[in-house]
Amino acid sequence: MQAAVFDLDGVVTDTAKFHFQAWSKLAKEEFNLDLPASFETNLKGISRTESLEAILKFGDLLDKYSKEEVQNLANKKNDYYVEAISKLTKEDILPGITKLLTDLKANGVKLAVASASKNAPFILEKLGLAHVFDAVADPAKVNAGKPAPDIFLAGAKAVGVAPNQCVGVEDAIAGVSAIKAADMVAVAVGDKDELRQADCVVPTTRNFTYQLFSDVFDRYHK
Ligand code: G16
Ligand code: MG
Repeated sequence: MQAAVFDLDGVVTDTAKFHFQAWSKLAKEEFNLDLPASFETNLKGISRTESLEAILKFGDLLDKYSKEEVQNLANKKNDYYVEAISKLTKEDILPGITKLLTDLKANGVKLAVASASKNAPFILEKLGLAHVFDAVADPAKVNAGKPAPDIFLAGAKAVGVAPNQCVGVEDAIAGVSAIKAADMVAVAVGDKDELRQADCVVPTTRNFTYQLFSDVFDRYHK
């Protein structure tokens, strides 16, 4: 294992709830639409525009807004979201992650971020992790979002490591598909059945250790 390529939201910190709060507020204010709690999973790992499209589809509102209006709505959601994540501190790093990153680094493993979020650099800064990662792949510069492999491949490339020497880390179905499509070993956190495409699934980030990553990599890498 020469590199570990991390998803951000749901793996390093729990920003999914802030995304969902921001979308819920927008949906209520703009469309008088109540998003059911179960909708949160649908939005994990997909881009801002794709999330908005999914919500419009849910409300049977697709084609009712012009391109420009959609852009304005997406910007509005982002304003709500940025306000919420401005309050993040290192206390918001998920359990086990700080030690995992330290141990990976100590063992010479390069660290990259492969997040669909354009706010990833800002979030890392807030968490005090900006200098811990060797690279952050830019989702604005890749052709296709998750489940396409592009963002994970960009993360591996940014640290100069071949994809088959990487472990990818995810919490979303689309993200695990992206890791496998990139020919990386996939370690996931969350529901075992939902994320069964991964090589290893643990229930919480507390279970993430250097040893686990190293063992799973040795067993499953190509
Ligand atoms: C995250 C979230 C998604 C969000 C996406 C884009 O991806 O899981 O719900 O829509 O980023 O975020 P933004 O609007 O900040 O650009 P990931 O890949 O970190 O899980
Ligand atoms: Mg995620």
